[in-house]
Amino acid sequence: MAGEPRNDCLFCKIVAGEIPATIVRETETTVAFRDINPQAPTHVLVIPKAHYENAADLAAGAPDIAADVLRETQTVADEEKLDSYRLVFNTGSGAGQTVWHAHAHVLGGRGLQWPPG
Ligand code: DGP
Repeated sequence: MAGEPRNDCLFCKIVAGEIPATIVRETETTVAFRDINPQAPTHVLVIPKAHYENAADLAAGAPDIAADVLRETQTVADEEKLDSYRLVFNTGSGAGQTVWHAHAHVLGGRGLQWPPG
């Protein structure tokens, strides 16, 4: 069921503390941790603790938590002292989504090209 933890989900396991991660922030509804394969000097993932497959499902099913995730991306950027940064929600395998638990990538600390690949 939407929002319920899934025992086949990597990020639900990070939320539960069953898989280690370098956690930089945690709130009642969100966790922010460093990406295992960083693409920039700062590469932090902000996720809802509740399980939603992607950003669209999160926004539709739990808009308050979607707003919490967005607020947390800004707080991470502030704490990492990023003047410029990029938020990415890969949605669907064609866009590069590999983990089916909604997450915002916060990327910064270097120049970022546009358009992305
Ligand atoms: P995406 O491709 O948008 O679904 O991003 C998934 C990200 O998750 C990818 O950048 C790598 C990261 N990732 C995958 N497994 C782990 C893990 O076990 N720990 C951490 N910290 N990050 C992970």
